Amino acid sequence: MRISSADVIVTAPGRNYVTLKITTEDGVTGLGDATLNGREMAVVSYLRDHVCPLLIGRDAGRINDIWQYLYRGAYWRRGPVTMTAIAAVDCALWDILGKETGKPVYQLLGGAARDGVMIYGHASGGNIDELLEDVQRYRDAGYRAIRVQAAVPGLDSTYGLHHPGSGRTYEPADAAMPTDNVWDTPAYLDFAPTMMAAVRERFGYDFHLLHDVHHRLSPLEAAQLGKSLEPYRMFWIEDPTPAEDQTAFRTIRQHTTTPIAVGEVFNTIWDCQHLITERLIDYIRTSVSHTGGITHLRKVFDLASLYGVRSGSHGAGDLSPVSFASALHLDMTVPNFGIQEYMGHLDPASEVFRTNYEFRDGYMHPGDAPGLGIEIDEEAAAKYPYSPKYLPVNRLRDGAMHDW
Ligand code: GCO
Ligand code: MG
Repeated sequence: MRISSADVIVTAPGRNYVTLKITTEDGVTGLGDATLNGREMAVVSYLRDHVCPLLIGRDAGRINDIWQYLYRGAYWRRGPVTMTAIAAVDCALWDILGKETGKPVYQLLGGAARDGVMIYGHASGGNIDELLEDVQRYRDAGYRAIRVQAAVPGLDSTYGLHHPGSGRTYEPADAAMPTDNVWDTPAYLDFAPTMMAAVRERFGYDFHLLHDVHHRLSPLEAAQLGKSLEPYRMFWIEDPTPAEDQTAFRTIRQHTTTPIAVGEVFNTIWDCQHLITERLIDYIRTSVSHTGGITHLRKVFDLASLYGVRSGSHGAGDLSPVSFASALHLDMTVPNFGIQEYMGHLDPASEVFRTNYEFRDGYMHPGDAPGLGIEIDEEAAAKYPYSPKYLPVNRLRDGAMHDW
């Protein structure tokens, strides 16, 4: 099982994706997602120039050793670019091991701890009526958990909504230069409880309700938000404050019982350590493709399990179907699983990526094909060339840059 080649495929079926394909001397291939939204080519170079050449000739079955070799051997550790590159290698090697042994990856990880993976869908609207219509769609489709976002009245644009007039396109990274959005915290804090009240009033309490704050508040504002949402029994509020300021979460915790989810911008167990061990959060949202792959994310979830923190991995559309398949295999096996985000992918993505996962009754199953159960059609991929695309940035009314 020696590695004979490692190739990076860059394609844009609906949005930009970077995929690593590792091939062994026996012709077995494995895939890993290496997409870092808005900074894609940094990971492409990291892989092509510095990682792929180091893989040739190595035993593809020594997944732990290759992980350590890339992490410790680089001297420069952590960070999104490094950890996304290592993740892609790691997932591709698990994929190869599954294909070699004829087993789905979740079996290799010790087997299923559940029958399916609860996912949450994304409902949104330009106003509350549109949001309620969208929530109805997810209810009709059988979702047991729904994230809700709606345009904040008085603001020209609100991040995290379906793009008006573009069908189901979500959070499109569609600009050659980032556009400026304008943000107003008091307007948002007034609006958020109204939105949740409308959703609970219409649909009741027999489904999980989630909301993403996109790192925009101060600790006390976040505490106020958490308190104001307590009557609506949130499953979580996500990223209430910028995640790197970890003691901020102590303040939020002291004031509200609304559960908190954090971690989509984290890359290693070290980034999560204090939030977990000090029980400052309820869900850890690190993703398989930005946190060193299955091998490393498993350690994060194991640490979290000691402290009653559950998993809730990031699964936005800017993580490719390869990432989503990898996440599902791990989700099947962790005892402290909480929920998995599922934003879905735009239509052309299914031309390029053949998937095996299946949605049934609010749960997703990774399927029983050997490995990750995902293939890439490189001819189709070549039809969708890459060009740089950016999400918007966020400014306050006075023009100052703000978090998003
Ligand atoms: C989420 C995330 C996304 C991010 C995106 C950035 O919860 O799904 O916040 O909305 O904005 O993944 O690349
Ligand atoms: Mg988020």
